[in-house]
Amino acid sequence: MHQPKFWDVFCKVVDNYGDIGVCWRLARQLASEHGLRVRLIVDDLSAFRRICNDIDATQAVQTCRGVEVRHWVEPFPDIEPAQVVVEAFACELPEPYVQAMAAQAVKPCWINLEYLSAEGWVDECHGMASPSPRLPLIKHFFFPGFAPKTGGVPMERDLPERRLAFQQDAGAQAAFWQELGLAPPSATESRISLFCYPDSRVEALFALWREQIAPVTCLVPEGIAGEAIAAFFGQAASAAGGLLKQGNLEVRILPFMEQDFYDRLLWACDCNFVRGEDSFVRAQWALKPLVWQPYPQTQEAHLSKLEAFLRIYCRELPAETAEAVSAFWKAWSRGEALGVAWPVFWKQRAILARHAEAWATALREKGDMATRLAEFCPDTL
Ligand code: TRH
Repeated sequence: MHQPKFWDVFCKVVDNYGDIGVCWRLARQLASEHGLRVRLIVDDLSAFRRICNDIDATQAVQTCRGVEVRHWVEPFPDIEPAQVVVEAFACELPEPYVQAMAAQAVKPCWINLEYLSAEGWVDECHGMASPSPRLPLIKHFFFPGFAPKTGGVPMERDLPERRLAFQQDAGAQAAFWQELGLAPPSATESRISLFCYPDSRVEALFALWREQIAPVTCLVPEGIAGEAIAAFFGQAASAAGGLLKQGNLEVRILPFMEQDFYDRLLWACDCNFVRGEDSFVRAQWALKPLVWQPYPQTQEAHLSKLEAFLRIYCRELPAETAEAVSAFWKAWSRGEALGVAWPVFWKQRAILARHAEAWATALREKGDMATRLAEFCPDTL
């Protein structure tokens, strides 16, 4: 089958790191695993730099890890369109570029990469064609998801092996903790990473952990939950390296890490609080208990997303565990009281760790997003 070799991925950083996080992962994987020529065209190189230190925010064009990275500027320069054009998260391609696509003898395959969701309607909409009303171009909607009829979720080919090698190697883990300025965890200690939104009820969570019988070390990337940490401890210590202690809780402020380093944090912790889209998926590949907070949307659309995921994630769990997960995730996402839900959730952690393995195995069998996207495109050219 003819395989298009030249791809453009367009990304606008609306907010946070998820947009560039997903696009960067996809671009790297298309280049390294599928041998494609990939340009990643992104409007905010500073945000990009936070998840990839090799990015030079002053360069209009640069090559990074096998991907040509271009700063998306207006007016948009004349560049030849690629054979496959990925418009991530409806970011609206520049008009001159769309006109150039329409002028090609063989029209590019135009993909609108959508946000991840476990909602049922995604199955129906995945792959749908939308002909342009004004140009001889057809856009296709590609929906990542968890069901077989969707576009899957991102996963690099060697991720399971890398994760396993790390989790089986006490020396690698000790070296990782040392790099972050920590000793390996004690036998009774729990390490929990925390990546949440600014209005999350972090203080309420900290109050519970402070009183918990076994010690908790909470690892928070710099710039996350800064106000809540300052309010709880009565002092600002949100710069990387900061260490705060109350009762049985110790909070460590970590530098904001590169994506691959952040993966290792997820692999090394006993539980991971994650958010949005990309960290949520990475936490599933870590095979550890997780707590997910969807990106807050108007009219509480995020809570429908949460319900939809809980329905499939909890399907194979004992009723008591399913109830504990559902109650705690919902309370955390809605900003409700956590005092009852947390201990009930935490009691289930051994079952949840086993479930995380079974879940990841089943998810892996469904295939990864980049491969599904690469396979989807020739059919539609
Ligand atoms: O930053 P987010 O809240 O992104 C969100 C969501 O993607 C949401 O769907 C979207 O609508 C909104 O942005 C605009 O959460 P997410 O998706 O987990 O992305 C975070 C990225 O940052 C992910 O690629 C992991 C990465 N990361 C690091 O590389 N280092 C870190 O230290 C941390 C905490 C995250």
